[in-house]
Amino acid sequence: MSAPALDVFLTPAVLDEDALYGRAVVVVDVLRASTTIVTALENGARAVIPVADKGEAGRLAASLDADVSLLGGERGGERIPGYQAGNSPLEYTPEAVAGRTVVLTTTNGTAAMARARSAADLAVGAFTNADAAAAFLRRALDAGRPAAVLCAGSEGRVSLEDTLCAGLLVTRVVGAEAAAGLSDSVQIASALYRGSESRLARTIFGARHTQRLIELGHADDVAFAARIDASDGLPVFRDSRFV
Ligand code: 3SL
Repeated sequence: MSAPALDVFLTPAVLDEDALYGRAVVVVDVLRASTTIVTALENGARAVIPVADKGEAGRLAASLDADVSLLGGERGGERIPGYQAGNSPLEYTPEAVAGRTVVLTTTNGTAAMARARSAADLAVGAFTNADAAAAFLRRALDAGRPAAVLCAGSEGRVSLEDTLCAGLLVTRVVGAEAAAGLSDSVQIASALYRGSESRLARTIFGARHTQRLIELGHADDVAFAARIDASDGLPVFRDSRFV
């Protein structure tokens, strides 16, 4: 069976080697890496370099001019000791990031981005830039190129918030009826989103990762990340960085 023109990968764990090859891909890690990247670029960061490994992130940041770089990231949801910022989008204010290159390493989000390097075109999607991310996917399909949403999930498992966001994107791109003719993962995401649309914030607040972030004192990040179409920015991957 040939690969569907539009697909959803609910976690990077299901990717085989060439699953994303030649596709336009939107990576989604709503809580919080993709929301943070959208926010940092919207607030004037020159670029965001996603790095999976924290040692590599530290070395890369050290090789950049300290005046124009910012090292950010988390492990276990907490800022990595010695880093200038964590992974809260609210930390990436214009004052903190304007004109700077952010080196960002996170548990699942930047790891998923690293897994997506074989994509023909790569962008970052979140609830906050859903319209721009959906337009990116639609442009690829209109040009006859396959497209996909890759959910970062959580440590190899499916996450509710990323699946909801994937569902929003695919439903906007092809509509509910056409989604029903695509892969099971497109249908799962689309049905989940449509079934939750009227109480989306409540559903996101029920997610396991949300609960963890609330315990860590980051409830504001969840509310910030749940704002659909708050930004029209679209981080795209060029020369090893999102711009
Ligand atoms: O796993 C990730 O990439 C993070 O976005 C998780 S956290 O929200 O910062 O805990």
